Amino acid sequence: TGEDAPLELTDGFHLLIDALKLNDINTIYNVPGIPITDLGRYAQAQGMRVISFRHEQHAGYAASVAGFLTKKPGVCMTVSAPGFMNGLTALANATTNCWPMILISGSSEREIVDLAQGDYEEMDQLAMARPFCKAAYRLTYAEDIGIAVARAIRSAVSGRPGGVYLDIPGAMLGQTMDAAKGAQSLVKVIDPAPRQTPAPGAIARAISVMKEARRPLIVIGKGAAYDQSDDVVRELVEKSGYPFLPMSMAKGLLPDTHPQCAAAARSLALKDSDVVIMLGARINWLLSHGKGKQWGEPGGKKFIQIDIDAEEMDSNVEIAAPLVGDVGSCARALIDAMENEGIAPPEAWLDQVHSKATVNMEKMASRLQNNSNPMDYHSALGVLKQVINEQPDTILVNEGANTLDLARSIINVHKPRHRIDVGTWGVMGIGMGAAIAASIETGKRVLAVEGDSAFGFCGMEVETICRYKLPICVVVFNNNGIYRGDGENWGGGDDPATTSFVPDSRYDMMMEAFGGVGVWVKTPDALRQAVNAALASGKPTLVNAAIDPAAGKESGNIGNLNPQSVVAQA
Ligand code: OXT
Ligand code: ADP
Ligand code: MG
Repeated sequence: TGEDAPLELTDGFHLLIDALKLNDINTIYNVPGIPITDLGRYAQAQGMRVISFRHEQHAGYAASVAGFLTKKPGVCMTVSAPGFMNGLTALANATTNCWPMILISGSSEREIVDLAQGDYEEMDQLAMARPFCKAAYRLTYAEDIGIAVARAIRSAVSGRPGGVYLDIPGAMLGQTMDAAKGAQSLVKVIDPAPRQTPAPGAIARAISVMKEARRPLIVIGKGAAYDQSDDVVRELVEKSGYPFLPMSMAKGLLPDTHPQCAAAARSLALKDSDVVIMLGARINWLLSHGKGKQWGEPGGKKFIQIDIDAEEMDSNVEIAAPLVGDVGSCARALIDAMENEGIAPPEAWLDQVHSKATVNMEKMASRLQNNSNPMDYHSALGVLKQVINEQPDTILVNEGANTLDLARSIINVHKPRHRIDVGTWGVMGIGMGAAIAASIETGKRVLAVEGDSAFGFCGMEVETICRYKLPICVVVFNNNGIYRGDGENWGGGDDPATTSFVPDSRYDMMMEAFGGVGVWVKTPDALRQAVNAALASGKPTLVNAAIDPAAGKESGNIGNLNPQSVVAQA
């Protein structure tokens, strides 16, 4: 009737934004276009941080890294079919790395897609997404937004974290509903990732394995870094006195300079240990599946494994004492149960690990000093090691092959979650997305150390870095190619080798093209100066560091994974 107050309306756009904000999700990594352009604009208008990328893959990598750093799902938003597929690689990568992420993609009209009538960017995205994520949901009605977002958040962060897909048909965004009812329909997710404590019997079993240990080892993985129970992990390591081996993204959870760190005695620690506690690390390819020469005598090991996912147990080898739960709760329960159990630090074994590490470190140190021109990996990384030692608050992003493997062992990390790299899949192209997310989520300086090939997968995002004026220093290790820059064309023709790039490419000029600082350096001193200036000024900077094309190895440290032809004669 005419006496009624006019109905206040809300719509799908605003309900989606309100639902995210209600759950403390305040950042969206996206690439705009039909049908989500206005969604991004409204989100920005409603006070969300909306970071627009040049390609969805990098927006997706950024969202996944945001998930790793914050324990909240990082949100990536894309358009339909092609944009959605560009984001899918990142969604799959998030799931593979066990990082929480939500990919929100606009989609075309259901009734046209389902009858395959050729809609604009037609694709059955929901079905496509399913194999690449933990859960996939589609929203048909605006009134379901609250529940859908809640389900997406809980799926992404509970249990083993991973990627979630949320399908947003364009038409749904425009649906209206009464604003008050809309507000009531939103859901605040309570305790999205409940702590999980292991049963006392499981702890007692682990303690009895620890009591037998003569040469114990703790392997710390990025699941432990993700858990953010940094103090409890440190307490477990220090109370037990066991040496620890950090997987690459767990570096810094305890500083690499810690006296119990076995990183520089990796082979010895894996081969000669008798009891290994896995702390949020899978026994996958990165650990030779727990088998083979690297692990010493067959059957000579007992594993205690702490993991949030029960199905991870026995995936590759028998686990003598599975502890299913979150790292913090399991480690806490172990520490408490260790009291009065006579678990003493294994002094002789610790000494053995420590002396081997010292020898390896001394060998390494001598290689870091040379002032060769062109630089090799060691001389360039020696400089970056020093920079991070002096400015340990800087977040290190790292990808490439030699650039990755050598930086991992040379550059010490001093703080938890201050190293982000290629992860479980060894993906090239995570660098710029990871650097942008690290900067946005933490406000810290970021140093991205990139192979020239790795950088090529994501280089256009330097424009994004310049646009948002992020304090990111990208160092491109320019050795003119993939692995080594002096590859030959095995056919002997005029085409360049398959692994070669244009020599002496001016990546520095790419950064200058967008108003950032570009520097071309050929010596360790010039590299030091350029990186220090970048970190001091906070200006987007790309340092193009010339590296001897002959310095690297095929596939870095993992050349053994290349299949060999026994018949081909090149
Ligand atoms: O104990 P021992 O004696 O064994 O010694 C060990 C340590 O104890 C010691 N160490 C130390 N010594 C002294 N001091 C210190 N501080 C210290 N720390 C350690 O050093 C050794 C080695 O230690 P480490 O490194 O810990 O141990 P190791 O044996 O290497 O560990 C094994 C692994 C498996 C855990 C480790 O190697 C690892 O984590 N590896 C990850 C490898 C990885 O993921 N690589 C990336 C993929 S490679 C390839 O696939 C590439 N592609 C193909 C491609 C990809 N990936 N993605 C996409 C989307 N498309 C295509 C491409 C295109 S790489 C690539 C580009 C490469 O070219 P770039 O130009 O980018 O890079 P450059 O090579 O630089 O040219
Ligand atoms: P890395 O590559 O560092 O060895 P992985 O990614 O292989 O580490 O392993 C991480 C493991 O951590 C996964 O098996 C995952 O289920 C587990 N995980 C993730 N979050 C937690 C958590 N909060 N508590 C315990 N385990 C976790
Ligand atoms: Mg290279």
